[in-house]
Amino acid sequence: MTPAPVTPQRPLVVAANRLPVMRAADDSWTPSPGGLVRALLPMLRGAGGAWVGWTGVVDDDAAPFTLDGVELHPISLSPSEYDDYYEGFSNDSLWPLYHDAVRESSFKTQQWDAYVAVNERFAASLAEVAPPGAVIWVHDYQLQLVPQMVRELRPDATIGFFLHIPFPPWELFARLPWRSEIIEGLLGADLVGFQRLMGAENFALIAQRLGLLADPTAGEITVAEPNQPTVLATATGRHVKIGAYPISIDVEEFSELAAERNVRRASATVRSGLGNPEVVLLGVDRLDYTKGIGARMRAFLSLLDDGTLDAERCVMIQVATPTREAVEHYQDERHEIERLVGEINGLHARIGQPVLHYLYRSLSLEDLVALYLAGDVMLVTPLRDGMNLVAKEFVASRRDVNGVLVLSEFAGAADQLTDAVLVNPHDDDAMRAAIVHAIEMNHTERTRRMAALRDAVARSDVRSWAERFLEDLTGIAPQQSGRDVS
Ligand code: ADQ
Repeated sequence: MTPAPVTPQRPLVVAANRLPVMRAADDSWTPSPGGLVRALLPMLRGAGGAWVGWTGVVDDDAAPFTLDGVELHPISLSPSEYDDYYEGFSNDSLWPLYHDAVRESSFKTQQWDAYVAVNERFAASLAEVAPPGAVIWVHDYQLQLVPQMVRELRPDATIGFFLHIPFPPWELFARLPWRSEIIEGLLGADLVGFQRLMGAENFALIAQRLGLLADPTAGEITVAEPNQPTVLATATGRHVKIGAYPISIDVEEFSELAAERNVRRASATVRSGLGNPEVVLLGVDRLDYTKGIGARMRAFLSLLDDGTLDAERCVMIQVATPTREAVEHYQDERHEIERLVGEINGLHARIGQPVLHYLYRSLSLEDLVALYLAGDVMLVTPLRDGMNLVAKEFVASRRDVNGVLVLSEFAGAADQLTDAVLVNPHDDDAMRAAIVHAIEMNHTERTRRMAALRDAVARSDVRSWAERFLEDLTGIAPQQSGRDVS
């Protein structure tokens, strides 16, 4: 049977932990920043679609509303559900486990129960709001049980799931007390998408080991083709496609912002405010222990300590967005980063001239792009990252075809951005060498590498990412579907 296209006859319904809106100061709603929202909202509008998610405010019982032609259906979370489902199971159990267990996960039955309850609430809402034959697209690790729950309630729906973070290997995933339940939840989808092939392969192997595939004795499953989904036959007789769908950004938006006069002026102001140093190293991250902020600061410190770098010539800016501040691992990480900032400046700053400028706050997109333009070397060094959009944003902003990207091999973006200076952030010597290599790189090599990076980023933006996922999910190319993707 050929599936029907994503048209107003087959509307698209998205589910994500958060609705694509924020409350403005006057209590009205405005679209949240971010490429995902910008890519999906026009598709939903064109398809007469809806979005199910949490408003971000605990105990908010906001009624469904329409924004820009898209129906938004708020899911309410109680304070204890926020603690157990969101900060607990999602961010203190799954998040560290899925990121190479770089921190210990807590596995608590009470948190799992809340995760199940909130997933059920999302599934019930989706089942209620999705019109007959709808295409339902579920996002991320907070909602992994939703696909199977929706399938039971609404067998007529076509269900896709995309995981924004890495999917771990069996050795780590097996620690999860509810490992079978999670895989069964995901196998309720028609298509499960991952950032990297490795995630898809890990998933297939785990499903097989847990006896959830039709042939438990088949050899190792490899998902060989990056652009071709692989079909898994489940033990329950269904067929589930899996594949790699590396997410991207709104390339045009960053490129256009970078051309704006006020942004370029702000960038020049940043450099002059720093005392016009020869080299500006830059880091921009959520303050998350997966992002390798400490590793890059320690490498910078060691290069200053041994005199390889001169604090009069070279400064670092680190912008860290506050995130998950109630979770202990995040509090520890913040303390460690701020201790390092103090140590580095204590040893190497001069009066009125810090060598490391640290901002613990969120910035406007304009200010962010101004920083991308002010940096000579962008340090993106996560210990593990699903994709990492900062790396792509930096490249899209560099219309001057200049600047060097140092990129962790452990970020999904490393699969596409192969002309970056790739580095293993667990290797102190390699980190030091990568920073020195980036600083000393001659102009010809810098522009050659940046031109190649810009080609790679230009080849796929967030719209084509969403279109490819939906095409593989429904079997229909977007241009045939009549959707408005403008
Ligand atoms: P994140 O872990 O949040 O996303 P990332 O992909 O780097 O990580 O995206 C961060 C976003 O926040 C970027 O768009 C960046 O511009 C913005 N940002 C960072 N610091 C900021 C600041 N101080 N002020 C304002 N904005 C700031 C998860 C996964 C990633 C995956 C994305 C998308 O962990 O691996 O790339 O989802 O799938």
